[in-house]
Amino acid sequence: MTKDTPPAPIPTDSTTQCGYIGLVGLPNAGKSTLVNLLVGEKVSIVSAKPQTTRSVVLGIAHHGGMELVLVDLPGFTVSRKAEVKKLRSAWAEGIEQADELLVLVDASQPHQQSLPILVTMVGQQRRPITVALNKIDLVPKPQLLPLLAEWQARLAELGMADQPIFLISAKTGSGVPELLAHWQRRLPPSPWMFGGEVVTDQEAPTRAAELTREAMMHLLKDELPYNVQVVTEVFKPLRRGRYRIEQVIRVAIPRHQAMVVGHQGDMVRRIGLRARLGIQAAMEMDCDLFLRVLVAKKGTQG
Ligand SMILES: Nc1nc2c(ncn2[C@@H]2O[C@H](COP(=O)(O)OP(=O)(O)OP(=O)(O)O)[C@@H](O)[C@H]2O)c(=O)[nH]1
Ligand SMILES: [Mg+2]
Repeated sequence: MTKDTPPAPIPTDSTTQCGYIGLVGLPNAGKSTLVNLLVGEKVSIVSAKPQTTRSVVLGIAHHGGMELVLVDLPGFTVSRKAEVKKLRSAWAEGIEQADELLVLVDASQPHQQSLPILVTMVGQQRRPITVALNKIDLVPKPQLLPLLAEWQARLAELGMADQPIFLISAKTGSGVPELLAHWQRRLPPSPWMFGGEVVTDQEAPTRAAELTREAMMHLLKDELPYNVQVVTEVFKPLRRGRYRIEQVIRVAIPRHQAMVVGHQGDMVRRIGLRARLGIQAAMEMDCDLFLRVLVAKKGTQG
């Protein structure tokens, strides 16, 4: 929440439901897009590049009397590279929080190599599982039936033949009401954990830093150094609800600094403009945004 509104009362009668749903899938499956759609606000950044989500983000969605605490996880990866070590620990931490799991599959790329490993991992979690085939807006209808049959067989192998499989598009919203109705049938009565006004667990400065990272991912595309970090150092209210935000973009080596700054500062200006508009839209606030690009000292980057 960015506004100083008092929290709405949390209903506690038996008509309410609440559940922590962990979103698991390969990188780029559309997990964060679905979280944002269900929450109705952008709480988790999205990009066309894989491994956009780096740490666990909670998106809190309310539909009728139901509160869904959506645990948005980094995409599952089997890579042993040092840089994805943190992603793997975030993944495990997020899974731990979830009462049940939603396995999200990119139906437009249904045969990625690490998918069977993901399915095995998910099967070991001993939690209720729902499967949703996403991005159906990109897939011709005749191709969906065999895919559905393939997933039914996979679930049967895990002893979960009775679990439903949903066909959805997190982009258009198609199939999403059916998914919500499924959770409505399934989640136990429970008081809500958050108020009706809360949309994420992230503090506003963290959210703003993420939105700057999203702008960088968009503008730098494949040139974006993997281990770039954005930190909000100042997040100060000014007059009339306006904020002053100062952020540091930390890169590992001078070559990356030059890339992010661009010719005569052209790139960092574009990043700043896009990030400011992104922050204003997602967080519903006006802001002045100041960016600095620094080369991190050895050992200060995680
Ligand atoms: N056409 C279409 N594109 C989608 C859909 N869902 C997501 N996308 C796009 O897929 C890309 C990846 O989406 P993300 O939500 O960032 O995917 P993610 O699973 O969170 O990815 P990681 O955080 O990297 O694991 C973005 O370009 C989205 O716009 C969908 O239903 N249809
Ligand atoms: Mg994501």
